[in-house]
Amino acid sequence: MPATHASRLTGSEAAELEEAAKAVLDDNWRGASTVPSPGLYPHQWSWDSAFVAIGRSWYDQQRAQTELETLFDAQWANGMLPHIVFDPAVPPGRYFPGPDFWQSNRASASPQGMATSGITQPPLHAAAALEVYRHAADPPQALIFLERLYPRLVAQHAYLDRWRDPDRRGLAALVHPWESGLDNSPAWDQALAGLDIPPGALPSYQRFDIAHADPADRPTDAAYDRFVYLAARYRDAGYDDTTLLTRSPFLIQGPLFNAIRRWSAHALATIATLVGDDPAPHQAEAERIRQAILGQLWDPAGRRFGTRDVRTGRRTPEDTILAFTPLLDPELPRPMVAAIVELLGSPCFHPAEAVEHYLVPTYDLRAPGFDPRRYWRGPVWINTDWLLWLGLRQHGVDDLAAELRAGMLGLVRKSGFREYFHPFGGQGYGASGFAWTAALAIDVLHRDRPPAGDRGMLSP
Ligand code: 2M8
Repeated sequence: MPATHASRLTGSEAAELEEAAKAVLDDNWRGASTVPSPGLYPHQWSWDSAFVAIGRSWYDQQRAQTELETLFDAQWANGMLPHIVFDPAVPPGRYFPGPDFWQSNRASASPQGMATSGITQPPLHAAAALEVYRHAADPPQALIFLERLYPRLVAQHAYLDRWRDPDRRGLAALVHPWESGLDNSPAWDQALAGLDIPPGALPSYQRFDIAHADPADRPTDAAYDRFVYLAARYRDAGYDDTTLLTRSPFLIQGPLFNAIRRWSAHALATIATLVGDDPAPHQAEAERIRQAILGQLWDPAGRRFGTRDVRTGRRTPEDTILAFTPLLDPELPRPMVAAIVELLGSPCFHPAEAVEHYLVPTYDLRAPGFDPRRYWRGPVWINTDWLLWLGLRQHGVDDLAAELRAGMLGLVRKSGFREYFHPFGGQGYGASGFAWTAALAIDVLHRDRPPAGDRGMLSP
């Protein structure tokens, strides 16, 4: 039996774990938002804040609301929600690429007096805002929060629809691996390998991430060159949306970004009803995205979801964790759910029972490029596990959902609130005191809380 399933968490162990997770969120709180980690990521990140708001929603409504509202204060006039909001109090040189690199003020749509990045991240925010409302200790106050946030969420979705759907077939495209949230995933290798960086086009730069984390855990310099080149191109074009859509050398439609977008569009419909607006446009958007995911990202021959390169029409040849995220759709057809569960349970993603292991590796365990400790190329991440856990639960795949839950809690108990973990030994890598790991551990502990009096909780 794998070590992840060997024991149960008592009520007091669960309470201790939750207190430790809350302490991480307290340490990372900067007065109006939370940093992912004080060392490696000392600013506010977009989807990190959505995960953090969900975790906090169970016990601190005020900060959960403030987290999202602070983020949306940095929304661009065109609706784009930037993936980083820079804290002016952080000295230059603490994070690259920082405000000096991005120069967001080159874009007329960027907010006055604030420094942000010029690209976006998975739009988890409407779903997060609805969770905050659902768990609120003070529902009238949460409704006022939703009323304030609703127009901003609508603008975020309208931006993706207007500016990121190049062929008008319902899928939003990423213009940079950083927009995916899974920056260094092998899913982008093919597109990045095809990038032609003209001589002199790459600005000189210095990485700071490898001062805070082991270089063996982080993207390679070659990958970074590509990340920097793409970002510099957009910056030098003044972040013009038309140029982005028509000229970006990286234009990829992926299942995770769009599955989250569908989930949030659906949440937006519920929020619309709560705040007295018409839910129909949001329901229609959610349905359009759903049909596009099913119609364009599903490979019927391979029986799996994958990414699609808009320029070449090519699909990714890699099996990565992205392929499982359509499970977030409660109406995903049964044969597709079955195919995902089959792949998840196969030796590509599920090690033999006899070996100590933690689900779910972010990349096919049998792929030649699988690396158990390098950033998004193999390790287990709590946020992708959590998304799959939610998906599996809602499709009634209870055994696997329980295994994931046990794995997530087992990892943080064994190695702390690290950024990512070895799929076999469970060792932690990347940042320590990592906010979404802590926030989602809190969510996992609350979401399945047994009725009062039941002391046992299924866990490692
Ligand atoms: C990682 O991305 C940043 C760039 O945005 C980086 O590597 O410097 C990713 O894991 C991303 O998903 C996350 O939002 C960010 C902060 O935790 O770190």
